[in-house]
Amino acid sequence: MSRKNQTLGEFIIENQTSFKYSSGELSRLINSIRLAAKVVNHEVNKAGLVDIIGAAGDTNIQGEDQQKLDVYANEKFIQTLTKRNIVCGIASEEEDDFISINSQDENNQNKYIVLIDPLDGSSNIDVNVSVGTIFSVYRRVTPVGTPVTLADFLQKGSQQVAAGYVVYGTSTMLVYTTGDGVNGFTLNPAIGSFYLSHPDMQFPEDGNIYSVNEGNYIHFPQGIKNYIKYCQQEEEDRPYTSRYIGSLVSDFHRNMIKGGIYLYPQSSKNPNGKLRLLYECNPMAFLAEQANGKSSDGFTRTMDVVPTELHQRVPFVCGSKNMVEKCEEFMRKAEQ
Ligand code: P6P
Repeated sequence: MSRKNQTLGEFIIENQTSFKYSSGELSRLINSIRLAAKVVNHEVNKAGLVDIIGAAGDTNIQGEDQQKLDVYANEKFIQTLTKRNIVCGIASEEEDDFISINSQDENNQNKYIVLIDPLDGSSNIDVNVSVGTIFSVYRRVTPVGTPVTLADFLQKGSQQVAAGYVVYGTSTMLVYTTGDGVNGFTLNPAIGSFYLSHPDMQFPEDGNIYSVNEGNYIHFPQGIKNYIKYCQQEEEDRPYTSRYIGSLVSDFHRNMIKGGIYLYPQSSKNPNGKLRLLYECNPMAFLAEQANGKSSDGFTRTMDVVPTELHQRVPFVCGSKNMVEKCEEFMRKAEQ
């Protein structure tokens, strides 16, 4: 049960028992993400002062080394998750390999691993466009008390126990699921608390917004080209509106509220697409399905893809169920 204006802390406590693995660890994990999100939000919001506080590699007004924000965000999320001794392993877009936490401590009974994209869309910072953090949580598959292995991270998206994002936009929101629906919390910066502002978020089954980088049109597979032309036809409820922010979290968030589809297809430039399966596509796919939406690579359900490497890319079609199914229909027809 969720009540508007509940704080995130109250919501976690109230819903902890409904989480089948409820041992408090996952609640502490979400709480640590909440803390890191507030710290990163503070830095992201003052990025516009870069001439004053110093760009990456310079020193800021206090003479401290100014870090690139995605490096900063990466360090803050890893630090917070490690310091609170909640997880046994972390993988990040910013780290070549996964990080084993307290691997020498056989008393480390932590059973969760986290995969993160600490600051997705960070190239938008310089032009003051919203960016986001994406996270995905699994239970480890190797024995508790031993160092994690790659197998703990290469799990199908259907094995996720939690996933979510932070969108650093006109307001900062934390949106997440533990498999029992999707709830959105808005940060009140004056007091530093997240409040339940969007309970039980649902993708409308239909929508009239399509989000794709049409600059890549000539490189797309025929099925995607045909679907984009379908979106642009003067027929029934079309032409749809084209909206592409260049920040996955923001495009996804708007489409979930208004109805829409996001596409990052494979192309002759990106044969497997651009987005990463483990810490971009799978968490967004978990959220989409929990919100009555759909996600695939155009043929296979995103969360059924068997991962083969940590930074693997996959084509990504995600959003309102009927729009994704129409796109998949064009993909199938083009293959015949
Ligand atoms: P392009 C940001 O780099 C990102 O990973 C997503 O957030 C965004 O939707 C996409 O890539 C933008 O990529 O190639 O259209 O600039």
